[in-house]
Amino acid sequence: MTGRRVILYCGAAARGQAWARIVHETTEDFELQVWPDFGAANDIEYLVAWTIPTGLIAKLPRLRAVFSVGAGVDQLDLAAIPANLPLARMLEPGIEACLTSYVAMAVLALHRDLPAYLAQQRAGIWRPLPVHPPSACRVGLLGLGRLGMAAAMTVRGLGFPVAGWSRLAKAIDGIACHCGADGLARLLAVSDILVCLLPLTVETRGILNAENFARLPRGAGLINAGRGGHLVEADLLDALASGQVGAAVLDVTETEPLDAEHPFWRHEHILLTPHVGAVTQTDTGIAALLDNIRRHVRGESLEGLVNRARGY
Ligand code: NDP
Ligand code: OXD
Repeated sequence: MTGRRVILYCGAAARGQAWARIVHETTEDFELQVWPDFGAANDIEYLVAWTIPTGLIAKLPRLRAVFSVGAGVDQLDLAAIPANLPLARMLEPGIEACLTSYVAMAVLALHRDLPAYLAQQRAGIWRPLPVHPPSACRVGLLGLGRLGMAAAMTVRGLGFPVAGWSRLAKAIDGIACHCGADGLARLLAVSDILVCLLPLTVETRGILNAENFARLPRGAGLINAGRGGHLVEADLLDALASGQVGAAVLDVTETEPLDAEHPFWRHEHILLTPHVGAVTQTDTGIAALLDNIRRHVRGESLEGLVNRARGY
């Protein structure tokens, strides 16, 4: 590589400082500057961001590509990124390792009635509920991409029968695969626990709604580790009240942080976590980013290239 390439980072300051230090200490090929304290706008060729401040891209005349700090890109305003700039999402093994352990935790929590036992414990009630092996609990995954596939394998490894749903047809050993509208109905009908690991797009917004809850086996569990916009929150409250959905584990909500008055906080059938299913890891994240930028410098296509028309 000739010359040092300058990357501008826009996101959580602690990660930016750690990444700048790692880049400084490990390579002569790059320099990473942290927004808003960057040097000459004309030097910046790569932008890595969680969200992009309005007007920033227009100030970077030599920008060559944009990278999401996370696996998802819905938090970026895609229309504000010129079509000639490639956009890639973060594919790094730390996200996969964290997310699969989160899904395993959530599936086991629902399968072993953790929300009910937490409520019983608070009320001082010693009451065993029916106990079944994982083989009796069918898990359905919305999304069979990088994270959905990894989660499917982990959950299957715990002994649960697993099915999945994607946009295009797939054949995966040991996983019952479905696609399209009919496929969604078939997947929901066999999901004692439904896990959402979809990207948030025009097509997937609001997919966790009353109509689809009604297609689940009565008392099914729900895990949303995708995005808050996938869930129609009022429909979940109704489905929990009627018993159509038995309990839910939610890592993401429409508004983050969740409003202080939101009914999810104190709902005894909801386990809530503050969008921590996965977090881009400092070491593996910067390694993946630099690898991807090196690909671009060599003229190769980027890993995790986003298809703007599809929205993911
Ligand atoms: P991928 O792009 O690898 O996979 C997306 C999957 O969703 C694919 O299987 C795709 O189908 C499917 N899909 C997309 N649109 C539709 C549709 N309209 N109908 C049916 N299936 C559809 O994404 P990842 O697996 O890497 O990540 C998924 C999401 O997880 C991210 O976008 C992000 O929102 C969320 N996430 C959440 C985190 C958290 O902390 N809670 C952390 C990281 C990510 P096909 O295979 O046919 O293209
Ligand atoms: C991501 C996330 O998209 O953390 O990586 O949600």
